[in-house]
Amino acid sequence: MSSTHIIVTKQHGYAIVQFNRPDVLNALNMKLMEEVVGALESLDKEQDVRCVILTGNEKAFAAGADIKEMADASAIEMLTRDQFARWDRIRKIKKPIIAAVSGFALGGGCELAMSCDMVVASENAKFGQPEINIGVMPGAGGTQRLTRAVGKVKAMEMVLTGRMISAEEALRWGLINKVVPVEYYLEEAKNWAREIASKPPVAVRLAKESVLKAFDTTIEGGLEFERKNFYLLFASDDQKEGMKAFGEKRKPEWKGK
Ligand code: DAK
Repeated sequence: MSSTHIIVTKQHGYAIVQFNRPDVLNALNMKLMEEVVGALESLDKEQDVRCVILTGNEKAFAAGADIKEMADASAIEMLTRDQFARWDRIRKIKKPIIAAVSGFALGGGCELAMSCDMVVASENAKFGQPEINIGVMPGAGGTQRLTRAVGKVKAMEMVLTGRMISAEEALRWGLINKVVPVEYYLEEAKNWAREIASKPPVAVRLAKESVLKAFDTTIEGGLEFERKNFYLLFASDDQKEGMKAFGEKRKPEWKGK
């Protein structure tokens, strides 16, 4: 399956969505974002896809929203064409998304990586929110998700100076999960995707939903939500199978229901 600005491939149990505007370091224009969000929504409905990897190429995950596309827009144009509304749809994707990042992950690229559920990076990955250098500020989570991930002072450092941080720094700051040599970053993401694809899908879905709930609720509300999802899993065949298989010392066979 392919389209103009992205390449979608399916492997056993998971799919890869690759940005494909290498000449402009995968700058995220409206068309690319529509394709990415459309692909994520359609993969979310496919039963044999249990996890999705978002990636770019070795040189760039994505160097941000397409500056040339928005340079001349007025505030009212930005508001009415609402080109960024599609970014919100990523939050609604139920299957786990892993970002496999190499090279630049800047501005919207960094924000897109942060919208994913996990991030595997190559040693040459660079993360940053450089919008301040072009007269604006982050608009897709760079002040919110970043601050929750790395804390106030480090978020301020990135947002106010626009400085890029290395993969090692990003790892230390808690922005990403793992750093590997550049030749392995996609392989590593595939290993994670395969592992998640081998887990019971309903439990994966409710677990992702519950972790995300922590971002927009009180601890009390979150614990209540978690508990209800936990109880709900006792209505699944997979819970019965998982616990039975444990007792019988064998590998469970998931049905996804
Ligand atoms: N947009 C458009 N073109 C870009 C680009 C971008 N973000 N980044 C790079 N390119 C293009 C360059 O213009 C150049 O094209 P040609 O000149 O060859 O035609 C080509 O990619 C190669 O780039 P360079 O020649 O600059 O390559 P270098 O290796 O010298 O430098 C760089 C790499 C990444 C340091 C540099 O390209 C750079 O600084 N790029 C811009 C990074 C940036 O400022 N990114 C933030 C953009 S603002 C929102 C959602 C999202 C956003 C906002 C709101 N809502 C939901 C409300 C996001 C905003 C942003 O991301």
